[in-house]
Amino acid sequence: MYELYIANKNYSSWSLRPWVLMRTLGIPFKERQVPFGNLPGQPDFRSFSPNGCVPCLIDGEIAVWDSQSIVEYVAERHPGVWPTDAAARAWARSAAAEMHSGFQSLRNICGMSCGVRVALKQRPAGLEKDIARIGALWNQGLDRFGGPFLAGDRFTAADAFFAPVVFRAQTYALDFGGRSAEYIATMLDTAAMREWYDAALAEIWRDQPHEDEVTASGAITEDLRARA
Ligand SMILES: N[C@@H](CCC(=O)N[C@@H](CS)C(=O)NCC(=O)O)C(=O)O
Repeated sequence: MYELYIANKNYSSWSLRPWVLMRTLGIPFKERQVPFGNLPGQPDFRSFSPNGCVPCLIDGEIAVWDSQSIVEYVAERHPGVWPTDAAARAWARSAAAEMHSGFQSLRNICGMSCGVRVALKQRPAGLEKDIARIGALWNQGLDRFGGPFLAGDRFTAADAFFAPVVFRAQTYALDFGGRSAEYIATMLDTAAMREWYDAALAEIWRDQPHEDEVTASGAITEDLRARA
């Protein structure tokens, strides 16, 4: 069976992508969770991941790292990762690639922390630009392919790539315009996103660099996470 190495569900946006995709498609895997911070008794990320990062998928002798290659590895073996319609598939792949290689301001300013709510101190131009582009992209997909997911009526890898943005929208009260609010509600209500979110709230680990990233950008107005 596949083993999927991930870090804290509260913070690890890259881990979320293959996890939510495989869960939603019903692809069985053993979850191997290793929290950030080199905690006592926990393995070093380099002991299981060639680049020392999560996510990392282990399939027997094969290690696949980087969320994009994991998704493609899974797509070679299981149906449903990408849309069957060629036009929807081309759009979904382009949208996922754009997410994978871009939106640096959103990533830097709005670090994923599922269990808190944050009032941003400021919204620099780069962040506004990223929000506008994601809003345009989401609305284009929803209008063109009919929703409720980005490339049609089924959850695909395009949605998996934007799943961390959905949690960021909830944390930082981001409005992407048009039908985006419906899309965010749909995503937050999927079984896999709910499972991830509930597990994130139950985590008692706190990783200071990730905590600092959040408080550098804004004030925590609510913390819904369990405490030790
Ligand atoms: N582009 C990579 C990024 C992976 C990444 O940066 N993962 C972070 C966790 S969310 C990580 O492992 N950080 C630990 C480190 O860099 O040592 C992907 O898509 O998987």
